[in-house]
Amino acid sequence: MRGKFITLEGGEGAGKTTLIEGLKGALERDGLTVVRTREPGGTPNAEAIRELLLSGDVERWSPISEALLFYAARVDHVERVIRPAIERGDWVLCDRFADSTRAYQGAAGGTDRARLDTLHKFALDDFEPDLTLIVDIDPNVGLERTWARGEKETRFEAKGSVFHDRLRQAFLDIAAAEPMRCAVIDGGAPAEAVLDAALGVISNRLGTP
Ligand code: Z5A
Repeated sequence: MRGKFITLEGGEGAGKTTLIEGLKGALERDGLTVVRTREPGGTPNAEAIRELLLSGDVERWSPISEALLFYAARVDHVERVIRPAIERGDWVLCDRFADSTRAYQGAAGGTDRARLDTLHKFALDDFEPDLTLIVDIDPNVGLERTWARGEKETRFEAKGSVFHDRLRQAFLDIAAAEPMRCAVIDGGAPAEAVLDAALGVISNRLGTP
């Protein structure tokens, strides 16, 4: 039986990585084989592209160059990891996917959505997640969480507050436009409540064996 493909999306520090860890444990306890992965990344080639995308000056790449690099990494990731796992019957949990390109390079970065849709179709045809959890958070709270870790800021974290406000709205707009695929989760709640909410959505939308 075909597995399921679930993506987690949202702004910086929303809690996607924390949530994925909790989901993986819970779904494995239900007897599923779970593949946890991330974008950009998930294969050696895509991790090499990740390094190009996240480091360097804020203006290093234009949004359209970024989109092309994200899709080069994404095709490698889908072909080598995501699609084979789903075909084996595994469930794939992926930290970010195509909605991040639509939000970061598209709505917040200024690249026309129609061009991104053409790029998606060219690269992956109609391949989309079975379910997308959009973890919503006030960008100020999310960025404070990431700064508290004391790690070096990425090119995307360094973009200004107007960019991060647009980004939040972009993810909410994607959820409103595709309610069958997407669900919004309150990332400002305590981590256990975020996990419970996400498991509730997964059970309602996809069921578990
Ligand atoms: N990008 C793009 O532009 N276009 C694309 O197509 C794709 C990506 C695929 C990837 O960076 C960057 O690439 C990303 C967008 C861009 N922008 N940036 N930067 P990344 O993968 O390194 O960054 P991220 O996805 O934003 O991850 P993050 O900053 O680590 O955030 P997170 O995974 O959502 O959060 P977290 O690590 O789970 O939690 C952050 C901190 O908050 C941590 O200390 C937790 O312990 C804490 N936390 C988590 N949940 C809670 C709750 N519920 N309450 C309190 N504290 C919490």
